[in-house]
Amino acid sequence: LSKEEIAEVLEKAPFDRVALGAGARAKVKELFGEELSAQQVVERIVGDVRRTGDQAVLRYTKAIDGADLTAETLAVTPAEIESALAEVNGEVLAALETAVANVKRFHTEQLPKSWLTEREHGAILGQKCTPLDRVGIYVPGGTAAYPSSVIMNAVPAAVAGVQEIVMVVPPDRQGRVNPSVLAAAKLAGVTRIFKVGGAQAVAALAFGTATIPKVDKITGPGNIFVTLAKKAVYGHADIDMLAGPSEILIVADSTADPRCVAADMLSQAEHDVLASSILITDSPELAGKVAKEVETQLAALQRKDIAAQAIEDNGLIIITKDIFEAVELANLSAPEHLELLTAEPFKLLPYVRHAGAVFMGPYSPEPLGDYLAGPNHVLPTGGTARFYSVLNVETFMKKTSIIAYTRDALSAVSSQIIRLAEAEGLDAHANAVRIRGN
Ligand code: HSO
Ligand code: ZN
Repeated sequence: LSKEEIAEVLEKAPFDRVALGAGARAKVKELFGEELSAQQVVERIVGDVRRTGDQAVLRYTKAIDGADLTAETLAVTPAEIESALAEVNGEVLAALETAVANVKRFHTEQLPKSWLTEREHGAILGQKCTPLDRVGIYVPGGTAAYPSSVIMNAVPAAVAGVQEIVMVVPPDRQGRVNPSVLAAAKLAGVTRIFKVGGAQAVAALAFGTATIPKVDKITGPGNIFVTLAKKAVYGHADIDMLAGPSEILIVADSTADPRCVAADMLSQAEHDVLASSILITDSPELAGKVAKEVETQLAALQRKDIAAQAIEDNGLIIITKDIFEAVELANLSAPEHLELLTAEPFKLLPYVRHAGAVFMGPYSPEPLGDYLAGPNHVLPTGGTARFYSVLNVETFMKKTSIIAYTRDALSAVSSQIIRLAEAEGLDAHANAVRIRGN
């Protein structure tokens, strides 16, 4: 294939054109009495929550999650958290603690410094970094209830110095939340938790309700409704990114172990039927072996139905003339996760330009980053690694400029400021300089 043809194959469907499955369509019909697109559903839900607050939140939680809650039972209580901690397996708890420690350590290194610098005539300029006051973290429920994602969102916020970390998570029909998610929230420093999910949770965080506080920024991955809701409320609150299904792209040469390549491809395929797993290699022999291995390993997976569908729809093996061409194609794809399973991965790294995270060499499988190495697993997907960064400490901070001129420093530039102000027809601007008399 030509490069253009390959680019077309690698191109991902825009996230806002994802078609709803039959189940979701039926649910929408039942809820709203008519067929609506995901975008229309989100507009209705966000509008309702904005107008009627808790009332809409509770109504949608009943209708969508099947949980009959009240304004009082919407919040997770300290007693619920204590019993979750007691319920979670001790070894899982210990592993969560290791994850929290590693993620904290890595993100602490990211902390930006406020600074001041001196210019001519004693002028001082600077930049002050401030954490956001209150942030909201979205945590998916159901089969995608990941305690690791709680850690990946909450720990960087805590490290940034955010005082209030509000988490939302959809409850099950009995109004309960996965205990390991609650335990992770406690370990990661979440300050309040509400049992609400979907677009209604995002709207509640963006506008505030009587029970759920309005936040300054909403982060965390979710389904198409959550993602579209984040886009819809952007500007009322900031958001981290618009995330889609997981992806892995592996660049491998003949030194790679086909069993590892296949295992790593399947590790993302099992997330979602929409997940994508791609191998790009300069070794036709490896390509053939990996294709076989994927079949073999797939058959033994618990989530083989999901993984098989993902591999069938979005699995791809591309053979290139050399390894540099493989990296070039990886840049075109801008994958969420890029693995370099080559003899000398550090030699390829300078050529990598677009990827959410890069996993180097045979002992850095992608799940290492999902859980425990320390870097974040909330990453740009769908080609958005071209312009989004991985979630990080600065996601939860903002910068303010500092300007402190002296009389002499101002006088040295006042005539030029006045010139520019007059050129823009802004008299009052010019006056603010002139009135200082120099
Ligand atoms: N690979 C997912 C994150 C995750 N994996 C959570 C397991 N649990 C998206 O980067
Ligand atoms: Zn994963």
